[in-house]
Amino acid sequence: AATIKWWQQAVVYQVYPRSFQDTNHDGIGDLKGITAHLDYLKQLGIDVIWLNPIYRSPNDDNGYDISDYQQIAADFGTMTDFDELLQAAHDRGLKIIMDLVVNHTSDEHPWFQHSCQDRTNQYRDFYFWRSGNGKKAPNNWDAAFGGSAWQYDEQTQQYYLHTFSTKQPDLNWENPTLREAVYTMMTWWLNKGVDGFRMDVINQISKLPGLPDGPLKPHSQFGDARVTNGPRVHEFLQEMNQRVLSQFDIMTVGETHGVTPADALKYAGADRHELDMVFEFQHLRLDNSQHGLGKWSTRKTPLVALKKVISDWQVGLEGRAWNSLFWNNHDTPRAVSRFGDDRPAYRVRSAKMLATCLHLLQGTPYIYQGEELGMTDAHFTELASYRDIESLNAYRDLVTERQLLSPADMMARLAARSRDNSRTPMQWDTEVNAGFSDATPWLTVNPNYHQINAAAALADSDSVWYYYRHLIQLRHQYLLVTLGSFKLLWADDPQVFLYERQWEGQTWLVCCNFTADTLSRPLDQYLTPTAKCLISNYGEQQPNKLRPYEAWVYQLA
Ligand code: ISL
Ligand code: CA
Repeated sequence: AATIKWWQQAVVYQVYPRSFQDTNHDGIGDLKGITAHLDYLKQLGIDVIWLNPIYRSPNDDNGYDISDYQQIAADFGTMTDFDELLQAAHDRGLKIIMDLVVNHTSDEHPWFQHSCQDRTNQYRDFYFWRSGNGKKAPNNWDAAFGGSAWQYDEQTQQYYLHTFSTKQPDLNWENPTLREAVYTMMTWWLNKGVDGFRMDVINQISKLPGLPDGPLKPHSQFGDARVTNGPRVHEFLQEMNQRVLSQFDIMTVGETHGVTPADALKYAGADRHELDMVFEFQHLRLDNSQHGLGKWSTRKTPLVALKKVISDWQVGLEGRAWNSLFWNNHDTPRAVSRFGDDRPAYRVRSAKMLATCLHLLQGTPYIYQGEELGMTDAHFTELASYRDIESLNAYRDLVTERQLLSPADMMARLAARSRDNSRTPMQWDTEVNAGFSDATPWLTVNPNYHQINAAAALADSDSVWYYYRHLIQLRHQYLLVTLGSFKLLWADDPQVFLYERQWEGQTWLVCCNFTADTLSRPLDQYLTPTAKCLISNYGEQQPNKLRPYEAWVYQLA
């Protein structure tokens, strides 16, 4: 019999606590709000909850700037609330994994505050402090949220490195004392009973020695930061695994942007003793700007390229390493708006189609809160609606300061790609603010909550929600979904995603129409009269025809 790890057959549900459920009338979601909805998640059938950061934080980047790793942010509640949440989850057979953000801390973390005191402070070397060249920063690296990756500090007259915002100084993993401190903190959480970690930008923890300049970016005075997949990253992860991870029965997933399948074999290879799986973005980068504006683009993802990337990952990792499967998270637009069609006539159908396509692949699927309802992008029309530091900084940089884009152009790009698109509050019912909060929410609720909400979904057996539940059941029931091999068919078809899974003599065929057109395709060659439909978003298929956003899975005889 095949040996299988529990996290290979699991489905993860991502909770963005700030936007899930407010219980104390401050417009901010909290831990008690998550506990209150555990039965909802259990009913959906998921196995694991991933919580975005809930630690103490000045909140410059919605909690990804941590000032105390072992305290709960006051916005979210108390450690007692957390212990209750963990217990209540475990009582229901649900696991909880925590966000681990150890590439950087907040500038308000005591380590950083100490390190600012003087050049010889014992915490100085926990961070990257460097002298500049006259008035120039130590190198040309850019920060992910705009500007230079170096910030000058008057007190000690040196610069510190921050690859994200100025309030997120990078930790120096070359320092063994820092690594020890991180391992101790991780062990503390695992002893508490948490079931693993999602590791934020974990492939950035080893920087290129000497911190050399990167190649200049188009439209920019800055160069690419040389921070991913550095020379010591695997050594650090193996040390972390040996010292901490291997001591517990947990799941670990590394957020690793900019990795290839070959890199993933190193991070998440079965024989590597590093991480259980990677979480990578190649399939989410295919609609980036072709004019050097990175993610700020309104292009659509070309299906042929998408299929190739997905196929390369499926084939490249099979039997050797493990990947995550996702269409969206708290940093991206909503799946149905980006890859499907969020117009009322097609929203439900295309949300189910996308779910079919993703959940039948090999890997561990992640459902981002609200995806199971087919929630859509925010479609904000005013800059004042946005809260995200990345979006606000990009507007200031591209429109206000450098005048590269007109306000209207940038607003269209934000509407297409801002991280706030997926961060609007969870839509529970038709009460005020979608039942999320009776106070003004920190981020505006999408007005479409009158149609799109959990109560309506649960009352409609044909909803996106029940379709997700069915897909999760298929994964739990059939080993083929977890372990079967993958084969892409019709690689050049620009409208249809067709693939096959095989396991122990059985073959399943997965077919997805990614367009609003009715298509004819020679499907008869596969679908003999004895083929059995396992799930579909229209009912029985019609011979050699695909209706708008039609999706189905057949078990071939
Ligand atoms: O959000 C992105 C682009 O819009 C990504 O490039 C993102 O910066 C990258 O995937 C790292 O994301 C993670 O770390 C960030 C944090 O802001 C994100 O929310 C988090 O998912 C810094 O901690
Ligand atoms: Ca609250």
